[in-house]
Amino acid sequence: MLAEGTAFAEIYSGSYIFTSALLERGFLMELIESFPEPVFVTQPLLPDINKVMVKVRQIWESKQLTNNGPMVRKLEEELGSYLKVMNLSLFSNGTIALQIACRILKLSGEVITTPFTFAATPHALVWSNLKPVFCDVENETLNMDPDCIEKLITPGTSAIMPVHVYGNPCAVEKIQKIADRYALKVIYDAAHAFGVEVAGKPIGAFGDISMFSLHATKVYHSVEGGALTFNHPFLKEEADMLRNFGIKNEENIIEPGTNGKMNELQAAIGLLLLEIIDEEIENRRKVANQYRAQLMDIPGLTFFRDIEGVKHNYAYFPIRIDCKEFGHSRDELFEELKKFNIFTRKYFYPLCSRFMCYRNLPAADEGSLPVAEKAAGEILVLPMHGRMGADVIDTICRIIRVYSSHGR
Ligand code: T4K
Repeated sequence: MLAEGTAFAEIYSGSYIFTSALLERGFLMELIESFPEPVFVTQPLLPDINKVMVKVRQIWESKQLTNNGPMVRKLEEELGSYLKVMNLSLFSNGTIALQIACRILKLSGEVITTPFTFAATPHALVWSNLKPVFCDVENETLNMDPDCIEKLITPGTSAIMPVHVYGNPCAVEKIQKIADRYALKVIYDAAHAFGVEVAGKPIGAFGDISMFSLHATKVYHSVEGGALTFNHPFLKEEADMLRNFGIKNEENIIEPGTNGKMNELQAAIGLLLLEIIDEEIENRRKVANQYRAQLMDIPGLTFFRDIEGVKHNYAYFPIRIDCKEFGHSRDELFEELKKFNIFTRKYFYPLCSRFMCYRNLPAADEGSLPVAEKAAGEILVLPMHGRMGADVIDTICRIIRVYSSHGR
């Protein structure tokens, strides 16, 4: 029996749980209260509402709501300097930005990409009349495995589209070498990698073009939005034209463009969030470190650590579950956490190669993407944002620990 007055913290701490025969999992779980409000995988960073109102008033007074207004132009300038890139354009969302990137690079035929990503990556290719060719991923980063790229290159390949998954940088040097050898373009889907740097070099400086998603669920956002960074000013000019219907000037529409413009309200939010983004990333670093400290000795549970020389943004906190060692599968843990009002996500399950619309692609064959397939069945993304209380993280970790230690 538990000694009367045993502190809550003591009950759950470390080895006590493992050694006490009386503390059945069910009993322990019953002692942990479910969160009164849902704890989602993330929560958008919000600017001070009073500051938003000031910006909205400015927009109202200017009466310029969209079409490359002053807020968008200012945000392009400020984001360019924050991300340390020379050429940056803003868009209504990241997906349309990816499509515009494919268009200005005049891609055709096949593009090698990863199946371990959000649906938008291959979808943007297909909307650009390109064929995604899925490449397996590295086990350490879950990013495209450069050693698997070359065998997928055919005379029809025009580009490589890797993804910096969870903000962890791809093997950028190796990928560029392959691209140079075969004269392929490289578009990075850097949707998760806002502010990341590798050996002092900004992530947006790799490849021909990088795309940052500025969606509300991202570390930094403009409600909806996307940014492209280019390795040449000419590409920015092209993209700026294409996002505005291909209009060069009032009488010259020179290309069949689209509507990919960011509006002034989006840009206003972006400007305000730029003021607090460093604090948010620092707070996320602390959240990640608390998770790591409290989850580190759970058998069958692993997570990413910081990579030396990389400036991380802590966009997500994925854990990987080895069912045998942990005692439960990833899916069982996902369901268990739901009982406590914790809504984790299985980013990225199912693999894109398993989508109905991509199942018939050659590289989607059973067994041709073994590393990605295994990871997709084992990854669970825990709640992460910079405003999470230490007590919330603590409870999430305790639930996972108690659930694991009494596994089958
Ligand atoms: N490439 C990659 C690798 C991407 O991950 C993405 C987007 C893109 C390209 C395309 O970029 P965008 O076109 O989106 O700019 C979310 C996002 O909608 C999506 O932007 C993101 N990737 C993807 C990884 O995650 P869902 O379907 O998981 O979103 P949702 O609505 O379920 O949101 C997750 C949780 O966040 C909710 O349970 C609650 C919370 N949330 C969400 C929203 C939207 C809030 O608290 N408030 C909110 O306003 O896709």
